[in-house]
Amino acid sequence: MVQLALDEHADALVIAGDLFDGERLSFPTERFLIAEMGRLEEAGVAVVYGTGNHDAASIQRRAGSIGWPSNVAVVSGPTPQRFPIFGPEGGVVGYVTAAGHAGPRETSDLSLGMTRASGSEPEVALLHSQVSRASGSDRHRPYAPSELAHLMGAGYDYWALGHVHQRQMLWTDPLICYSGNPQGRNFNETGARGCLLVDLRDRAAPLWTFHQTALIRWEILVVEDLDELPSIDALVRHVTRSWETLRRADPGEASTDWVVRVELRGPTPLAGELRNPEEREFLAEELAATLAALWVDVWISETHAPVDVAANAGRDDTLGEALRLLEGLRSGRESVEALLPDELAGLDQASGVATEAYVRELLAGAPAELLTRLLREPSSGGAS
Ligand SMILES: [Mn+2]
Repeated sequence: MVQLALDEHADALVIAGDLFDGERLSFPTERFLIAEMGRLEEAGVAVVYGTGNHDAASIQRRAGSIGWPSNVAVVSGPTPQRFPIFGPEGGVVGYVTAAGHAGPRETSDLSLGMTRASGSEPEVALLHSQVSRASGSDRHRPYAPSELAHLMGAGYDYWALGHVHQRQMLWTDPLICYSGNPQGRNFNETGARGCLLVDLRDRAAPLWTFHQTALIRWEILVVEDLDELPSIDALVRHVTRSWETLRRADPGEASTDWVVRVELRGPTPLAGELRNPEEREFLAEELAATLAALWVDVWISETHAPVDVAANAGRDDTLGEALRLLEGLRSGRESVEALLPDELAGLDQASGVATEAYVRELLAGAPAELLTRLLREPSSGGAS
């Protein structure tokens, strides 16, 4: 982001909070931040940084006393501060107004105090906030909640928002957006990650472009139609084709390193092998090489041998009865609760809803699994 700001001759870099976790500021991170901000100082680029819930003033510890270069303005309280931004010729080219989180659980609407001072230059509002209608907002605690209607009417040209990690444009006139985080952190944060370059020189027609900055991208590749693939060679070729299709639509940057979860689903003649962690590990390593990925994790999701469940559901034996019971559970005719033992392995917290969801997940591939185990071909030893 710093290099982009330099290359594009940006007037300012605005950081909408959660720059780091207050508890986890290492020596190298502290040095890195000061050095990078110093590069911007040398080029005359202003930095305005409003704190969020993870780097709030009260938990900043050493971060609160970082020796920031003179170009960095940190706002770590609810009172909005307005900073003039100077252009290369020395004149004011705009203003940034920011508020920050004083504590890790800011519950008041900090945007209410942010009203635009009148002027002829572009006005930017900078805030770490949970806008109530942002998608993905249910994944984040509603710290410093705000209302889109208020942001729209507050008179700013651009609201630069932080907190929600998923990039999204909430409104375009005025421009109200989350840039998202510049680096995804886990498989919940897939897709391109980076920052926004915003040009407000023409206030009537602001321009914005997204720039990828993430060094590593997390991706989940769901692969189905495995039933005709009898060998690792066929499987690897099929997964590779799926990956290439996905990458044609969204190639990423030349420098992108990929971390990929390959999720195999449905009937496959390799179901037995795929249940074995050692076989999956071998497959993962081969796929990492084939997909040119930094790391691959192979997941199996409802994989099972290619068997015909429906054709066996009418059997007059234990297998038939079990299949009918599973179908009853699936359709809701039978109650999960009535069948439960006193204790369930692998369940962290027992609540009615969590238990039922857990059991349903366990049973998802059960009909095919039962068939595979109970109904062996005569050539492989007969039924037992
Ligand atoms: Mn946050």
